Amino acid sequence: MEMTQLIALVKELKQERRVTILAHNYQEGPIQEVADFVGDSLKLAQFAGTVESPTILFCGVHFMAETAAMLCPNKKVLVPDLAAGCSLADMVIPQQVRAWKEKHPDGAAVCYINTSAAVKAECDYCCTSSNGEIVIEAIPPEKEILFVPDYYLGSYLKQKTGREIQLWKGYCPAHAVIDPGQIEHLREAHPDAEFLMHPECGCLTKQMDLADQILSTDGMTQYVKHSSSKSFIIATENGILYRMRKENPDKVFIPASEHAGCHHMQRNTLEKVYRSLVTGEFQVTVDPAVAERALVPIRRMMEISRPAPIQPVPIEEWADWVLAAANDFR
Ligand code: CIZ
Repeated sequence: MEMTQLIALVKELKQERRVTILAHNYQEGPIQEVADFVGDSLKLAQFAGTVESPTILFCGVHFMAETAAMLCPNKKVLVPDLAAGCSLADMVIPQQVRAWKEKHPDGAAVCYINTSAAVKAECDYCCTSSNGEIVIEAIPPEKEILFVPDYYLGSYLKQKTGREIQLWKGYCPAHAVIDPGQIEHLREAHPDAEFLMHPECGCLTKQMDLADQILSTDGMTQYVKHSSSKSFIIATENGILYRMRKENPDKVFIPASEHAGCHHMQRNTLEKVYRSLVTGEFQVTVDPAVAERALVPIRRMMEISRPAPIQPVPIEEWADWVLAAANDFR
């Protein structure tokens, strides 16, 4: 079947079965085409809370569907592929958070949204890359902060807020493959392009001081709309390029690496979306006792989050700490 036919079929079926399709910014183009809403994990979680249909088909990765299931206990939350997990989220387990907190009994544990519900249940606050700074700033200043699992986002927040933050050494493999040498080459080849980097990027070397903005995916999609630049080098998972190109047909988007693809996000395909609509599989549920505890940091984050994302930060402001963080990580 042609892709356009499958897109039409999925759109028809989701109406008929009363299913709302949510898609993360990193999902492939055909999935974004059938989605009722495309966004980052925070906006998707906020949107999930407003959905009226009895079923949500969540096209992203497992922790995102868990968040939607916890926020919408009366809805059925489906995913196209149960194996679409998150390598970064898998880098910390609840027992490790508990043990870390025991060593820092007065600390506040902050988890990136890229964590399982079971890890969230051990934490005091949750954050995304678009609201990390305001979440950290909302924590009483005397509190030491334990941040899991992304080392690079944690380093960024440490520099931005000046807070005492202990960092877990997790990382996102899709962002880790972005090679600073390639970025240097791309910057030379496209001198007018702005270079936008996600704070999960692991290529924290001196080349990164060539970057212009450090932004979450939501920040990036907004920034490119309003910038007067006509071309951009994008350092994050490449699925986002589809949305950027669609929303800004007069602008050029160059991936910082052709290899920056998340194999978990890529497990979801339009064929699997269709299959889920037909079969009603695969449902994601969270143990109610875990959900009750995990919702505490999630709700705190949602209360703290302003609707507007954090402002882009010029790279000059944090180039020095980036180098220090890179050395520390090695
Ligand atoms: O919060 C999200 O959706 C992720 C994983 C990244 C981002 O910057 O949006």
